[in-house]
Amino acid sequence: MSNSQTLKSAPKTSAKPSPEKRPRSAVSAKKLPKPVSGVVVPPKDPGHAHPFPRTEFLTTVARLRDAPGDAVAEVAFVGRSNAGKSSAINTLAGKTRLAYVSKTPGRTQHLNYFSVAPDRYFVDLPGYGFAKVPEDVRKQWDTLLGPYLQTREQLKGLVIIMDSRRPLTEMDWQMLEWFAPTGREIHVLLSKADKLSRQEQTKTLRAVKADLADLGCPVSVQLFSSLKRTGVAEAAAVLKRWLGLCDNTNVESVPPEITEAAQRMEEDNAE
Ligand SMILES: Nc1nc2c(ncn2[C@@H]2O[C@H](COP(=O)(O)OP(=O)(O)OP(=O)(O)O)[C@@H](O)[C@H]2O)c(=O)[nH]1
Ligand SMILES: [Mg+2]
Repeated sequence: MSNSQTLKSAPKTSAKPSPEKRPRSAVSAKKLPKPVSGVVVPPKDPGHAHPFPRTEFLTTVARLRDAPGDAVAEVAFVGRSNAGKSSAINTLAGKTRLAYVSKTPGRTQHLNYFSVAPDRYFVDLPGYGFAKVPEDVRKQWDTLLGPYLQTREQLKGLVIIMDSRRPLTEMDWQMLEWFAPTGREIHVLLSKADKLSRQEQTKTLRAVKADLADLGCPVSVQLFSSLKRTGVAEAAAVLKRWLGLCDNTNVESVPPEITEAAQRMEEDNAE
């Protein structure tokens, strides 16, 4: 695929050019700011701990060369504006104000990096679908998003968030077809599943899976709700695999003395 073709078929990603609350300037990888923690939300069900509790906001990147140089693996979150990308990141981290959640579509304008573990990142990308002017879209794709998704070696997989009430929009298809040739995995979160009845959820999940069966790249699909915290463990299993982290979602809720006791037991058994 030539570069111009690539960009022609790139999704009409853009963001409303209203001011963001998050810092806007790109920050050099050498001078990364101290990560900022969000507000920790205690899990409702203690057995259902937040899978990425150490997540912290790291930096906002406006130029690809400013992306963290130490990254070993990262996962990007993309989707239509207002689909629930930032909410999903907050939910996975168990924090309320980590990724900026907005009622105004298109507020996330650059690449927002979140550190989830040493040298492992979540990247919140601008939402597509709210372009003010086509030129803005082109510029954003030419300089940042297109190159990021195509060339960032540390990017292990792409999470595409779709509102479960309106999945697979034209722009979702453009994104899927544009990213599939990279050969990297895609995981679709059908967000705001709480807005659907149980029956509608099952029907939507089945239909989207069937539609994506012929995409020709590894793609998985699941229901997700940040409001009800459904689908968190399923999403975490995929993301941890991509990031090379062991899937031990409940590790944070295990008191240290129990972990130490288990460790001692293991050592005893090894002797
Ligand atoms: N009912 C319900 N609402 C949700 C859910 N997730 C997000 N929302 C709402 O949807 C709106 C958009 O959520 P965001 O997380 O800001 O969406 P986004 O995709 O990051 O939006 P942009 O950054 O503007 O592209 C907010 O009003 C959220 O409260 C969910 O699981 N259920
Ligand atoms: Mg957002």
